Amino acid sequence: MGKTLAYKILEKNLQVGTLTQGEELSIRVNQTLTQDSTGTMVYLQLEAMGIDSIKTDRSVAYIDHNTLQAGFENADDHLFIQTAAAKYGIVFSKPGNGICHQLHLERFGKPGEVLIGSDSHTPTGGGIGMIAIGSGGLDVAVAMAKGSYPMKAPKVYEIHLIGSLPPWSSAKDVILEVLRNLSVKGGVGYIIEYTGEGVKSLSVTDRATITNMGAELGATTSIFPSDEQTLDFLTRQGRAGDYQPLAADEDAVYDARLEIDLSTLVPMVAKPHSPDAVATLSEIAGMKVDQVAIGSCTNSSYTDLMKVATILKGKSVHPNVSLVISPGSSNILKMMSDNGALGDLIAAGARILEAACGPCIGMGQAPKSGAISLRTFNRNFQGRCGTMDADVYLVSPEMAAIAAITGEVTLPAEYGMEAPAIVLPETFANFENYLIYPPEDRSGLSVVMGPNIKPFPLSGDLPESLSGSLLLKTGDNITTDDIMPSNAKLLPFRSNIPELSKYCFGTIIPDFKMRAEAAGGGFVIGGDNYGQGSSREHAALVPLYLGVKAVIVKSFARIHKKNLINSGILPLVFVNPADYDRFNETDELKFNAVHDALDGKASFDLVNETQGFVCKVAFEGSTRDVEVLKIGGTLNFTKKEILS
Ligand code: MIC
Ligand code: SF4
Repeated sequence: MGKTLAYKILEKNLQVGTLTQGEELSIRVNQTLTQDSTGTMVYLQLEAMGIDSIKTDRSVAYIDHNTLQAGFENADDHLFIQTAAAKYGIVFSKPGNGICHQLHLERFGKPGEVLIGSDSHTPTGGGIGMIAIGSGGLDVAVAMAKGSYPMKAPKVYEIHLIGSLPPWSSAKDVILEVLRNLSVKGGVGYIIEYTGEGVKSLSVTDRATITNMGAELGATTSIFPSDEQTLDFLTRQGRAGDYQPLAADEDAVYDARLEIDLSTLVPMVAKPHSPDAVATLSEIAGMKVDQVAIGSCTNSSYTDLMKVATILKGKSVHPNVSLVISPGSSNILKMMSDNGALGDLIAAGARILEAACGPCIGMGQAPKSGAISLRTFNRNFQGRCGTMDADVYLVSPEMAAIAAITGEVTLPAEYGMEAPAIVLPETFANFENYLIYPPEDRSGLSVVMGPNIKPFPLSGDLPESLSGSLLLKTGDNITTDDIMPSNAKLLPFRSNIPELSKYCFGTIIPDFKMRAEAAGGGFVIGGDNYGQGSSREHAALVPLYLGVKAVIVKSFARIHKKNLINSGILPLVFVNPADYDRFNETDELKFNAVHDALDGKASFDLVNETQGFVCKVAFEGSTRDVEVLKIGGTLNFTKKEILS
């Protein structure tokens, strides 16, 4: 039986276990990446593990999220990360260099290698044929400390591409089409593997747009083969030596399959407030637009921004539109400055931001009240842009640029211009001044911690019984942006859990902290796909700090469930999802014989003491996860492992 590409790479890197679906295994990690909004916690955890150096071939600490320095906090965190990087042998990418995923693709990504990153869009690396997995920060700290990553052998979903994209349709439309078919939870438990003739017509940066937004499917990761396109990309980046051809066997067997004919794709849009609320752009044609934001790790490549510049050249941004552009990397910004395209953007009236995440994570550029904002980003959860009542629509860079000029959603046929064709330079800019490589001799180096960095909460041993009140009952598809919101005001406190805790579940209720404190902690109940979205472990650490002991839901998103386990909070699912309806907020709940239930020696019973009934819940995790939970989280577990 032929092998999938994903399994070939996993097999090559297998350290422990067998590659049988659903089995626990551990893979060798070649590379890691962190960014600053999750990175401070990662390096605090690495410090707490008490190791001297890391075991990966290449680890990089990027600064790209917390770039607004309205106070000392972000600058303090950046210095802490810079000093930790030097101490442990990690490359440091200074603020201004660009977005971690775009930069990693340009500078370090290698086909066939395993990359673990403390950001949910790490799968961008799948565009270059890597197994690139987004994880909670603690998983990344452990991956650096041990050079390995535990996981269950996933299922593999084939997306077979035929044909090639028509003019004005782009990679963004491919992934929106996939989201339309699979939804924001359709990828849970799968690696998505792209195959077929259609793959050949997509460049590495197109592929990276698709694997990047595969995060929105809930997938473990997404991957493309490594072929002539990959060689072309690496050659232009001056890294042809990193190329190796990689593909699935012709007769590879997959667990699920979807075929997409690229030639049938029209420009698409994800409507408010979910990346899978997909429609054709024609459905919203004529809608007036207040803001257009171009950039993010999904759509800020040289090709994307050059298309935008070509469309804007000699035109003016509509008087009622604010157009903001955040380039993916300093290399791209420099190339566009050298070739005059930056001048075209400025002359058209665009606001040029530094190469960073910027508006994608609400770091500035919150639109006006009730705004319609067209963005080339990957997430449009309510409030994420910084304005609760704004409506965010996700589109391709080309469609965003046209709307910026006309002031309304405009179909390309009505715009009357030929689709821009971008000729790539033979050699991409590749300058080193934003990168700091660790010194050879690192003896005696120590980290510098500013006053904003506070100790993070650690769970103790898991007790035999748990009781408390139901603090909050949520609906389906709750995001980590709901559980622990992020914006320009809150991001500076990513290393200050007590401060962040004031805003926990802030998009749902204003007073979760007060509730939790008044009740002395308790439980949260949720619906399907609970914790979708970002990898931020703060969505587990903050509830832990507020005394949440277990979260009981219909189903979990992958990274958040792992973050709950890592922090020592029990993630449980209803055996009968209809039981969800029987619970009310403030009900007093209890679990007995928790250890036996985790070991499978007793049934897992959730007792509703207020209403007087019992229902069955289940823990779905590995035997390692059970041990982690019993000892109060991954940090305690790893310290014990490293010491033994
Ligand atoms: C995001 O896009 O939501 C983020 C901000 O990049 C997060 C990481 C974070 O919350 O720090 C992610 O995607 O993991
Ligand atoms: Fe940054 Fe946005 Fe990408 Fe997250 S999704 S890494 S905030 S650009």
